[in-house]
Amino acid sequence: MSDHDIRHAGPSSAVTASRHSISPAPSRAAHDRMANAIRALAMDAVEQAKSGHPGLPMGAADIATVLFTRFLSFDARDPRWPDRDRFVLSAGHGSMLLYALLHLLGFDGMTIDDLKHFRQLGSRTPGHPENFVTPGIETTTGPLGQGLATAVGMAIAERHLAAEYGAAIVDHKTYVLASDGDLMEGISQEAIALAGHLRLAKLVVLFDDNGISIDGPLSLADSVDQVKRFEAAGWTASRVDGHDPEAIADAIEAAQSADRPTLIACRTTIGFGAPNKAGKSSAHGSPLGADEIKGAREALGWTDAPFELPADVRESWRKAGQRGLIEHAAWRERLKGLDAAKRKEFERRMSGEVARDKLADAVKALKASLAEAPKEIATRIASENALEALVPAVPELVGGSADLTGSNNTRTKSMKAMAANDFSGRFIHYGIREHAMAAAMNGMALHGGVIPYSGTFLVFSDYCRPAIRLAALMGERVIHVMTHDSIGLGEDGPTHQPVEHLAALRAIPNLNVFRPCDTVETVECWQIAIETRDTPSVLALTRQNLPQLRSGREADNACARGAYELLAADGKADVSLFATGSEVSLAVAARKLLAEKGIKARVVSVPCFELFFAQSDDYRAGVIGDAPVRIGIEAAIRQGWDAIIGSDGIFIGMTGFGASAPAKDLFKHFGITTEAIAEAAMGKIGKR
Ligand SMILES: Cc1ncc(C[n+]2csc(CCOP(=O)(O)OP(=O)(O)O)c2C)c(N)n1
Repeated sequence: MSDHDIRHAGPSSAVTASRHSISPAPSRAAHDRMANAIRALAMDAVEQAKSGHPGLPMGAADIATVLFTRFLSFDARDPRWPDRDRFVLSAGHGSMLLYALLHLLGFDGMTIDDLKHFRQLGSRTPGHPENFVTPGIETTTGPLGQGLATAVGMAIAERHLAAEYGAAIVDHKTYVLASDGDLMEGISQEAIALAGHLRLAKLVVLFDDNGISIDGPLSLADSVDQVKRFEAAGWTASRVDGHDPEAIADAIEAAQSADRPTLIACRTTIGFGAPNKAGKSSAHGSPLGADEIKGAREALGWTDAPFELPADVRESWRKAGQRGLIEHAAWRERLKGLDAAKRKEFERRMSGEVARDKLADAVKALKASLAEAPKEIATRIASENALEALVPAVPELVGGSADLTGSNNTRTKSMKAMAANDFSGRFIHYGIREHAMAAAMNGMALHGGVIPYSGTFLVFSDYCRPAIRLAALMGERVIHVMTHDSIGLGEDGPTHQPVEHLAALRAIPNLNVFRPCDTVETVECWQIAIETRDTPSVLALTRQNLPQLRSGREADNACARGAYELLAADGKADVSLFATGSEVSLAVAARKLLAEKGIKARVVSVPCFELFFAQSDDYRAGVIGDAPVRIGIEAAIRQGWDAIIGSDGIFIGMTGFGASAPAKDLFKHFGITTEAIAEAAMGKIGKR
């Protein structure tokens, strides 16, 4: 391909056959020995650890051998090569499959010693795959179903970047190995429906169809025809013998030119090779035991000692590990041929560095306009206004909503929707699929080149929670816009009014939960969320209008320290009022009311607990202050607030579920009012 072709390489079409090479088949005997190496290492490592799951690696060894030695495009020396094929082991309990593969393929830092330390403290071989621990692992899996939905996000990111940079630069597949458990989880339905709708033709799911789960045969609990199920969702699907390398290879080869995502149901035997436990749930999740391992070695014709590999097998795997070198080198050449500015931008985006100057300029301009013309609007609208400026300034932002676009205000005027025939759009209609949306966002962030944000109601963060938890564990930058953040949403009532959600989200380590109090704070929180690379964010935003409390003239990002004094007391403070979001304006009004009674109050805005708790002792002590009365105000439960107001502090918020009524009536009914705050302060001071 000439430079000219490269520069003009347009968006890749969904049906373009992959340019990736397919390696010739080894002899059946050679294949068997390579697959048996995986089986032996898995048996040995699980036995040594006295814990783990040998069944899946032994059962899926043939599938993995065919995929990794003949199809998968990767470079063991550079596991982060942007155009590599992705492989997601959705059934994370089979982690030894991945570790054995990484070792055999020659990935740096996966030694035989690492395998011997499987599941031990500080090892590179944790119980379930952790991408932030082990190079070569694409995502953290273990909670079943997450990997599959995460892979859908990776496949979306691939198509989006291909549309932007052309097939010469972005053209890779996403392969998933999924188990019965993955496909039984509800999230899988959301994920496969979304993938089928978007016709993610470069997504291939290899189903380890072994008919066994922990409780026994699958027939105890499931009778779904998975092939029909996937076909109904718009996939192409077939069944193969998962121990027949040629049948597997033929199916994967057919997937290379499919015009839709592919399911290959590979019928396998769990614990393949184990004389008594193969095909039984007893092979799933515990060491096989010395006798069974001895029998398996005999059955597989494997004569080497534990953790030892015959030279010929080692060599064949090393060679397989080098398959991608030529493709990687060719890709580097094509990248060099790309227009210089475009190449730099691609590299910047894949590195995860945002263009901070552009972002800062956009924030500055937004704040200046708010200083000029203050706005009394809902923070969800403030967020939309912010996005109008941030989306052009940060081209890697890809937005979305789970069918609440008009309520979450996550789609800017210029944003085109992504579609099966055009992935260049920057807005995703996820459908009513919050769980898969959150997991797909993780996949997009992990893929790189994209910063995903999306929307739903805060109350439905429960439907996203498992994926948000994984984002926090992995340290992925995903941004959840969660609107309708309290009883302030009004008439929809208690099913829709979050009460415990802020506390529940704050309980997740490494998650920033923002609750801005006005339009200026909303801009600042967005800036922090975009700049914070290793921490996901939730922006809890109101449905109802709020006054602008900040001038917008401050150059600094006041929210960056999590809490700050918004209004000082007029002299030595009698009372400190701490509040978040919509309740900050109540605190401001209460301060005024108290002043009329001769009580001096200060107001502290607390847009982000996590950032506040990360500040120095001095800063925290200064913000908390030494006023004798501390009052926390948040239209949610008290849990978590004692860290700020102390166990003897007063909390004005919710103690149970909300109710259906106009917002104003609800705040009054639940006693979250200016008067209630003032009265509580006076009561404590003894001036009532
Ligand atoms: C969300 C979730 N629920 C439960 C588990 C616990 N668990 C681990 S594996 C498994 C099922 C095993 O069956 P299958 O997925 O078919 O794997 P195989 O037995 O074939 O290895 C379960 C219930 C989990 N990891 N994730």
